[in-house]
Order: sequence, then C-alpha cells, then structure tokens
Amino acid sequence: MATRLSRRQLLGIGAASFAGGGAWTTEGHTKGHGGSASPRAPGSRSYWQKTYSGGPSDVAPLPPGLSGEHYQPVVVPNGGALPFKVVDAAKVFHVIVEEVDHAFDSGLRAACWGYNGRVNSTVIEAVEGERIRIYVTNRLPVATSVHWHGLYLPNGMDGVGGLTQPYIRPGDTARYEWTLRQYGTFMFHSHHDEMTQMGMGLIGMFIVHPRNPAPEYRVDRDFSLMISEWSVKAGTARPNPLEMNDFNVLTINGKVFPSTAPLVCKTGDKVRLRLGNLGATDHHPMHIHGHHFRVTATDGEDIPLSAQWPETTVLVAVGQTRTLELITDAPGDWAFHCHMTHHVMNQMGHEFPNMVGVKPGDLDEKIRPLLPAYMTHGQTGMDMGKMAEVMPYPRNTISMKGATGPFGDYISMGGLFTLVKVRDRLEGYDQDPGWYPHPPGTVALKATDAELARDGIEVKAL
Ligand SMILES: [Cu+2]
Repeated sequence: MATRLSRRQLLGIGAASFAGGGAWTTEGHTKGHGGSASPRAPGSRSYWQKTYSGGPSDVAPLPPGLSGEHYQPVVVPNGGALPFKVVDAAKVFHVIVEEVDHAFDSGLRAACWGYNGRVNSTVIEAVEGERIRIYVTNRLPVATSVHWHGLYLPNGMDGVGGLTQPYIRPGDTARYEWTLRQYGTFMFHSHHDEMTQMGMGLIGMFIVHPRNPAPEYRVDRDFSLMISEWSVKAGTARPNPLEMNDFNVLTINGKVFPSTAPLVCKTGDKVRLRLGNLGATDHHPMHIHGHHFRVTATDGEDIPLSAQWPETTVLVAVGQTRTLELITDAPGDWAFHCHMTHHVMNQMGHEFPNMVGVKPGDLDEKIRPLLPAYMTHGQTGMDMGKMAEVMPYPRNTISMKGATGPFGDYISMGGLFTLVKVRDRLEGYDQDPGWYPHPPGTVALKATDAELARDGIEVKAL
C-alpha cells in the first residue's frame, strides 16, 4: 500500500516541535481522501489543529509530480489546465492576466478579463510537496494581484494587493513561489479591486493532488467546475461589475447551458466533481438528478468518511469549494444544476411587471402603431425559448433559456445547468455521445386512451 507523505517529511521537523498542538500522528499523512483507507484512530488528532501555514516555510520540496505518472489530470469542461515546465526541480507556471473576447454562448460575447486567454476556466494543477513558481504577467491597463485561495503559504505569497505585496502594475511580472504542503481543491483570483476584477472574470481553480494517494483517491472522472455570475445587459459588450444582485448570466467554467460541455461518464464510473464558487453575491445549491453523492472535502481539508453523508444537493457558498464523489450507476442524460430557479435562466431582467394570468386582449394591436415591435409577454410565464423566432432580440443577446431537446421541445433551462451523460458504452470520453437512447417504455409520454381506461383515470376536457 502506498505510504502517505508524513507531516514530519512535509514540515521537515519533528512532531515534538508542535508543542501544545500535541497529537499529530507521526506515522503518516492521515488525511483520507473521501475513503475509508485512512481512518483516524480515536485520539490520534488534537481538537485544536494547526494549519501548515504555521509551519516552517523552508520545507525541503519533493520532486515535481508529473501527469500520468504521479497524478491523473482533472477534466476541465470548456477549459484546460495551465501548462508548466520543470526548472531546477521546481514547477514553473506563467499566468497571463489579459482582456479576453469571451463567448458565454454562441449568441453572447463580452470583453472580459481572464487568465491565459480563458475566462473562469484556466486551472492550475499541481502535486503535494512540490515547489511551484508562478510568474504572473499583467497585461491589463490596471494593477492586479493574485490570491491563492485556501493554500498554505508564506504570508508574502498570499497575494493581497497592498497588504502582503505591492500591486502588479500594468506590464509588470510578479513571481510567486512556495512549496505545496497540502492537497485538495482550491482556487485563485484577483485580490486587488476584487469587485471589478473578479466580476470581469479573474478567477480560476487550483487543484493539488496528493503525493501518495490512498487507493480510493483514484477515480474514473475528475471534473473541475468553477461557478460564477455576471451582469451583461442586453445589447452591451462588457460585463457590469457594479451589479450586486440582479445577475443575468450564470456560468459553469464561463459558459451557460446549452454551451456547458456535458460531463461524459460510463455506467459504474467513480466520479469526482470539484465545485468552486467565486461569484459576487450568490450561493448555489447544486443538485444532481438520478444519483446521490457524498461531500468528501472542502477547501479546508478532506471530510472524514464518518462525517460524510449522502446528499443530492450541496450549497456552494461564495468563496467555498465543495468536492463531491459519486458512482454514475444509472445510464441517461441527467441534469446537474443550481436549484435556485432564477439561476437557470439566461439574461433575464427582473424589471417586468408580473403578467402571469393577464389576458392582454387586443393590447398588442393598440400599442403597435406606437411601438412597432411590441409584444405582450409573460402572461403564460417565461417559457419563451423559441421567442427569438417570433421577436427579434437586441444584438449580442441570448434567449432567456433553452435549447431544443431530443423530443423537439425546448429544454427550458439555461445558466447554471449542465448534463451528466452516463452511457454503458462510449466511443471516448471526449465526444458528446448525443441524446440518451431511452429503452422502449421508459419515457413519460402522453397517456393513451387505453391506458387511461385501464386504470380508470377520468380526464375533464380543458
Ligand atoms: Cu444558483
């Protein structure tokens, strides 16, 4: 069995140095990742825990971990991991902060700010114990800084502009460097004029794999999903970072449904979903259909197996990561989405009067001489995915929600919505397998007269 990196190894000091902290085990890294193989013996851990940030910062680094050899890379739908090179036993990354012409969907683009040409979907991936050196080049017209959210590091590497470092001024390149003393799901984001810069897109996930993973750490699919929210008013070309409440574009890795790439899995796969939320205001209860999951870790640490419980919805608050694990044991196209109903809409404005149930009569005819394109809407709700066909939208606008589904009807969801596509057989994980071919008799179709008669169901005509 793999031995885990001991804290003694990691910290380069004896356990006795933790006087007062006391009970760190010296026989191994006791953080089990969501499984049962690393149980903590009763009393093996003190009630008051130290963090690694309190340990020495001159830890002897371990060799850089390599993809395929030391870790299985995460899957970043609609995005990708930042490339690196190894120089003098350190892993070197180059983060470029720049304006990006970003497509939220085929119909909606905006001038956002991003890291290395991507918005919300550039992931830094590393391995516990290695030395990392991250150069950050600022190509924005304003100063910035980068905070490494949840990571244990020397205070001067923490990236709070003006507090722990001078600003990274336009055209300048800063060097961040430290040794990773933990593993888990973390994030990075601007920590200078956060409201503007994070609202413009300067956020990303930071994944650290364990050095000597327990067998149960291995999964078939390991997804990295960053949640955010934007205000892009219809017809405008820039996000409005001043918005505090009325967000109209809600994204996973910078995309709205139906542009969110599906999470493709095989039946029986072990699947990890790493969720982060660096939106401005909103917490998102993320809900899966047809399955349950366990929350196995936060950005603090792994949750011991004994403290995990099954869920179908997990709240991911602003500034949190939540790591979920499940077995995708049911074939189908399963929804995975935020359960706040306003968060599965696209470019919804909330300034409308409530029209539900209103009978407009000949209002349209009366108003059209004054406003030629006028059309009363909202009286039957907001099921208006196909509205673009009857009413022109302003330029650079997407429909409030929707994509045509397998039955020809609109899927009346947008925003924070994606699909977990589970199949018995796949050509490959990188291909969208299309719509799920339901076995005969397993779809909720219109009931036949014979079925209604058989079961004595009487239906009054509308
Ligand atoms: Cu939400």
